[in-house]
Amino acid sequence: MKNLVLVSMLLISSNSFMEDMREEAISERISSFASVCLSTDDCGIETSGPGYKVAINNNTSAAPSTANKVKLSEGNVHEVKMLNAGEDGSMVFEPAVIKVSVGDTVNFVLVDPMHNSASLPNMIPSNASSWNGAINENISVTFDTEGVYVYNCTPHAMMAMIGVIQVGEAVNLNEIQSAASSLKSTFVMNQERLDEYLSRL
Ligand SMILES: [Cu+2]
Repeated sequence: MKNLVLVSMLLISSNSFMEDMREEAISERISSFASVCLSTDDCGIETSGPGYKVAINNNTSAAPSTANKVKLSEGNVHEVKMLNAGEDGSMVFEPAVIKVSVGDTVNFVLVDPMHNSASLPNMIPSNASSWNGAINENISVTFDTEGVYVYNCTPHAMMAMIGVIQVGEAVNLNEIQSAASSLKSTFVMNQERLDEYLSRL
């Protein structure tokens, strides 16, 4: 079993000599096809080998992974860019998924023209204030109510130009997920985008 881990690590590392070799960085890279821990760790993995315990994922594409989970953004003021193209494709907010603390402010910054940021009805916590920025306008929103917020860009709503903000704990995630399925049906492209974004919470 140890050899298997070493082979896996070599395969992954072969792309670069400068790979991050910290333990958590290694486990993040191999988590899509195997879970591994030291044999002395109480990690829930039964299989044991010399020094390591390894559980191979049967279906690597559906493997549960924490690698894509969004981390709490540091500071109390955060920036989300409104872009024609970014890491997640065309017509995107970036970062599209952000996790902040109660009382934090998010500045939506217009990088390319013809975008705005507007919260979606039924997709913010109850009692939270909605917002509706004008097209071509930067807007600042302060979040005093805990929960998950979904917003979009009005001109590019059908292209799934959406974003997700988690403020504190995701206390209303179930409500958001059921509202997401009907919102999804209004997208003419990037239909999986919202599910993918919500999976990062
Ligand atoms: Cu837009």
